[in-house]
Amino acid sequence: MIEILGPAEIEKMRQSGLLAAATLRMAGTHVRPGITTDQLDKLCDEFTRDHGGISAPLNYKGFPRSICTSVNEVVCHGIPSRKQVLAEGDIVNIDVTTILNGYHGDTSRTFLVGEVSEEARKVTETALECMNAGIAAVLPGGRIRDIGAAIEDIAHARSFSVVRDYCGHGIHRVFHAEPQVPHYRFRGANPRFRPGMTFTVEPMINVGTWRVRLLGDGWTVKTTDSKLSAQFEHTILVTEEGHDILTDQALLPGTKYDV
Ligand code: EYF
Ligand code: CO
Repeated sequence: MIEILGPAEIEKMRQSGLLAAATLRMAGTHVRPGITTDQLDKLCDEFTRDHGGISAPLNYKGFPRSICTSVNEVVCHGIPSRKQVLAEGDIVNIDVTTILNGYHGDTSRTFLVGEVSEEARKVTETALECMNAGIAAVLPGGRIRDIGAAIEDIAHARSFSVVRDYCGHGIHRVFHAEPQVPHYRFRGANPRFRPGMTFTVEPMINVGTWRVRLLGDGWTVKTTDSKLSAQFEHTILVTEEGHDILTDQALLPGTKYDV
């Protein structure tokens, strides 16, 4: 069952989306060679709590940290660590999910650490374009499958691949709800967009194969060929006109997160 949110719930989603966006913006200002992913985790958790929120990943299904930090060939769900020092040339995805007043906001970005290779820059830029194209496909009368079709076209045109094992998801009071949002063309359930639906668009784009493997820690997901992977994510609300991006950092000026 896909939940359709009413006006009061949508307002709470807007507030949690803003806090998630502000947390990610703050984290991005600290990305540089020499910082550890554990420091980024602590900064995000403190910022979230200082603003009345809760970091959703902490203890979610047993996850041990407050954010995910996925470096280079790590596709998603990388665990922040004191031993992991970011170095010039790395790319790092920081994935923030915030609970505020019972509702979730989920957003991520891949950051370039200093000067990076042309391949790293290209896959990161392509992941951003893929996410934006997927979001732009959320239009009146459309369906979930339109998102993956738009993403796949861009990734394949650049000879990159789209991860199939992890998808976008419905999000509201529940972190991971229906609908499932594949970032590639698929068969099967293909619900129509309805105003009041909220879900994430979060394509993971790989330089090489789309195939991934789960490490022995039970969380970290890597590419099987150890080539780079990049990801961006927003939480989206379906509206009568199309969509709103609830975690858009462009919404922050004029709010209490204005700096
Ligand atoms: C193999 C978790 C990790 N799951 C999803 C738990 O949607 C997310 N980000 O956009 C998202 C974030 C986290 C997450 C953080 C922790 N988990 C569950 C099941 C398997 C898994 O990794
Ligand atoms: Co998500």
